[in-house]
Amino acid sequence: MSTLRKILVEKDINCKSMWFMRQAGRYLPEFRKIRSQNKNFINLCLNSKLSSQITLQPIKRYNLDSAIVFSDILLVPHALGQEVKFIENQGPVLSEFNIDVFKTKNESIFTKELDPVYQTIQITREKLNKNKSLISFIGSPWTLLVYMFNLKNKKHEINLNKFYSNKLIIKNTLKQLIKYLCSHIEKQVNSGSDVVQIFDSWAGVLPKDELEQFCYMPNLEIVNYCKKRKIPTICFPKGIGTSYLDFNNFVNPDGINLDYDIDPLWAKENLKNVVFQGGMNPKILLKNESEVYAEAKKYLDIFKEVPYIFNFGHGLIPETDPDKLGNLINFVKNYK
Ligand code: 1CP
Repeated sequence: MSTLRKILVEKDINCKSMWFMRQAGRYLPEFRKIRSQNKNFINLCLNSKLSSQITLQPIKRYNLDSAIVFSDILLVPHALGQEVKFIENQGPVLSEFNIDVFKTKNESIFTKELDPVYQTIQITREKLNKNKSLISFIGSPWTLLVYMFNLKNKKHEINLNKFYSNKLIIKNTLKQLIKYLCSHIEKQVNSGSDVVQIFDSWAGVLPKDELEQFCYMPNLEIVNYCKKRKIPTICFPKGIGTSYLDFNNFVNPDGINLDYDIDPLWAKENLKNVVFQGGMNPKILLKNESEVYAEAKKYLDIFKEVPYIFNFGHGLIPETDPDKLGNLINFVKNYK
C-alpha cells in the first residue's frame, strides 16, 4: 500500500509522508525549461510524455514519496468546450460560457478529450516506485464555476451581482459538473492514481449562507462517489475559516488540507475523524532558514500524535528557492 493510502486509510501515525501542492511546476528550473519551449499551457498538459516527465521532476530532485499529476483543474472547462488561455503574469482567461456548446457535450466526449491526462497517469505509474503515491486531482465544482463564469475580480473578490443574477444557470451547471468530475476521477484512478485531492481554492469567496449549497454539498457528492469506490480523498476548502468545522462534519473526507489562516491547534482540537495535511504558509520559504524550520517544527509538534501529511497551506509560489525547499525536506525527514 502506498504511503498516503496507509495514512489516509489505515490512519498509521508511524507512516510519515510529505508532498507539496504545486510541487511540479513554476519554481523548478527543469520545469521552466520545458515550459519555455511549450508556450501553449493546455497543449503542454495534454502532452502525456512531457507531463509525465514534469510530474516526476520533483520526485527525482527530492525523492518525495508522492507525485501529483502534472495537469490543471481548468482542463475540465477546456474539455467542455470553453476556450482557456493562460496569459503570462495574469493567469487563466476563459471565453464566455456558452450553454449551447456545453449542452453538446457528454461524458464520453469529455473523457475522450482528457484521454492524454489518463495516459500521463499510466506512463507515470509505470515509472514511479510502487510504494510512492500518485495523486490525481480535480477542482471543486464551485472553484471551476468561478473561472467558467468569470466571477471574481482582480482583487480576488466575488462579483456578487453576477453571482446572484446568474444563480440558476450556475446551479444547473454545477449539477452537470459533478457528473463530469466524477467520471474524470474514475478515469484517473483506473489509470493508476491512488488518491484524489479536491481543490476548492475559491470556497472562501462564497457568502457564508451559500457555503452549504455551493461548497459542502458538491464536495460531499464527490467524496461519497469516491467512498463507494474506496478512493481516498483529501479536500481543500481554502479560505472558509472556522467553517472548516462544518465542512468536515458535513463532507467527512479522509483527509483535509488546512490553509495557512487556520490555527493548527484549533484544527487538531475541533476537526474529528480526519487526517490533517498542510497548513504552513508557502511564503515562509521567502524568509531565512531558521524561521522556516521553526514554523515547520510548530506543525510537526502539534500533529505529532495524529496521522499528518506534511504540506503547505497553499501551492508553492513561483519565487520559491528550490534549494531552500530541499533543505526543508531534509529537516522534516530528520525531525524526531
Ligand atoms: O504559466 C505557467 O507556467 C503555468 C503555471 C501553472 C502550473 C504549473 C498553472 C496555471 N497550473 C499549473 C499546474 C497545476 N495546477 C497543478 C499540477 C502541478 C502540481 O501541483 O505540482 C495543479 C495541482 C494545479 C491546480 C490548480 N490550477 C488550482 C488549484 C490549486 C491552487 O493553487 O489553488 C487552481 C486554482 C488552478 C488554476 C490555475 N492554473 C494556473 C494558474 C496561474 C491558475 C490560477 C491560480 C493561480 O494563480 O495559481
